[in-house]
Amino acid sequence: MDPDWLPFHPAPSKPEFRPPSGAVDAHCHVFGPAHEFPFARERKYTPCDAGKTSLFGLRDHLGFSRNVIVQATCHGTDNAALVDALLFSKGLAKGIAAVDQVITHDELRALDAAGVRGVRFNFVKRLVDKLPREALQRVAEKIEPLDWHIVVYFEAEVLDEIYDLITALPTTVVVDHMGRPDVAQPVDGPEFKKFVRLMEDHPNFWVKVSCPERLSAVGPPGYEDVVPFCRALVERFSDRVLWGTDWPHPNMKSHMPDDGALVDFIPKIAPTLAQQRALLVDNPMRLYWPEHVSR
Ligand code: 0GY
Repeated sequence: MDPDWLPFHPAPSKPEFRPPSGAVDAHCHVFGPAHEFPFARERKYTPCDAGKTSLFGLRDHLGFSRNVIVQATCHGTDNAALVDALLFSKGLAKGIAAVDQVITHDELRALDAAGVRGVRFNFVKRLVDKLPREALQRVAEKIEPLDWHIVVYFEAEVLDEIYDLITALPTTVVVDHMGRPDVAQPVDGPEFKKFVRLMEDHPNFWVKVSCPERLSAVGPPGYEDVVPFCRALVERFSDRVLWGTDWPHPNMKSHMPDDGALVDFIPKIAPTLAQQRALLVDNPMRLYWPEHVSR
């Protein structure tokens, strides 16, 4: 692993908040183990191993039932570690893959059979080389017939640049980590207003109210400066919000969060039982396990 890599918390606390039955951690990753699933040559960082058994142990410890595992950039477009974790989960995990435009329909169908339900387009410059728009559009066309969706990861300052591209996508679009707002700015300031308007104007957009540890200037355990941003989205878009741990927290430099404390953040951003149920159960089940949702 990189010399300044912070490994995940070795012994997260047991959260005081008890998630509702059937709760989904809708954003987490698996890394390696490298001897079995080598990291990609084009990666921008080399993490510690963080495999499926650690992830599913954490799920149980935190009181969650299911996971959505997002392909991390350190594995490039080789989704083998992701698929291995999905199959091992026996249906309790679904996946978001990273693919390129030359992927075949048979390869997509194999990912679908393993539990993949979407792809991620990453616009964070420190994580990936820029991909041409045509390549992303080609991927979007290929995955649409499978009824998959697209997860987008970007930082607030690039929203203008990618606005046309992401709002033209033909699928449901899920934005990671609230589009990474600068939480030193007011929640009703121009930057976050632009993001809220994106959500208002585009009913196919969903958002993960995740990663206080990445966005916060005040830091743990309360991450108080991030609360108003998450809370505003949970209140306004209660049926289009998701939550995830982001375990094993790649590229954290300031500190490594205690995952139990992250779970205790949930009632601050979703104070009512109805909001908690929508955020942790109903919304992710509708998007990732529609086969289990009665209409
Ligand atoms: C996250 C955030 C990060 C990394 C990745 O795929 C990744 O490498 O997503 C980050 O460094 O901000 O969602 O885990």
